[in-house]
Amino acid sequence: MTGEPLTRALFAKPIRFVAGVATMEQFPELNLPEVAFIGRSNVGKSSLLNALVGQNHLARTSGTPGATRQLNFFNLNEVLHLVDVPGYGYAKAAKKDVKQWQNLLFDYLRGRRQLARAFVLVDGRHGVKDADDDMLQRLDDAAVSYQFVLTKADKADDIEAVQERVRAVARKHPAAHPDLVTTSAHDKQGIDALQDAVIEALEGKL
Ligand SMILES: Nc1nc2c(ncn2[C@@H]2O[C@H](COP(=O)(O)OP(=O)(O)OP(=O)(O)O)[C@@H](O)[C@H]2O)c(=O)[nH]1
Ligand SMILES: [Mg+2]
Repeated sequence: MTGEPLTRALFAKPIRFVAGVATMEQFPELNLPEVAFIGRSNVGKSSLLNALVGQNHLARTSGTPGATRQLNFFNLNEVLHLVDVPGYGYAKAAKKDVKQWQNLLFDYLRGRRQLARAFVLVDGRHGVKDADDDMLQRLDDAAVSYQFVLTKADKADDIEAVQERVRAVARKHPAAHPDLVTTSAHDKQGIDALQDAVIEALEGKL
């Protein structure tokens, strides 16, 4: 990249699917920084990735937990990769398959030097759950920078209370960004703020 500053216009640029990865040996050695969207199954990772780039069907979504079963890499205008990953926690799939995706996700998060930031998606109706606590511990151990994103704000009755609780969790984790992004993929709420967070994550990495 030339030294041009990144703006939100980036997210309207061409995006293409690069690779779908089901085993660790296949992690592509891509030469751009990455951001990944992680969180419990069904929290809205694939939907939020689509909203971020203004597309409806780029990443596959479903009402049934366990929709995304591999790591999917998308190249955004040769500037960065967006990575959609399988969820953790409950998924409607065979136990051994769920275990395999989770190990794949852990392997990715542990060793990925390109990973500029992981966005940890948390349901805006429920806040941080036990399965998230386990993941946060892993992210801390792997020294991955991460930032919380609340999803499904359109469905939340008391989003302020959840925001306060999630901010309190973030304060306990040194690798967690202090700012929280509140979104709804359905209402397109908070998408600008998420775009800004991605740009911030990339600054200094290009
Ligand atoms: N109300 C509402 N529903 C949403 C929102 N985002 C996603 N959903 C719904 O939540 C369900 C799961 O969405 P996905 O994007 O597939 O979730 P995911 O985290 O990628 O799920 P897995 O790949 O199975 O881990 C779908 O039925 C979506 O339509 C949102 O902002 N608001
Ligand atoms: Mg998904």
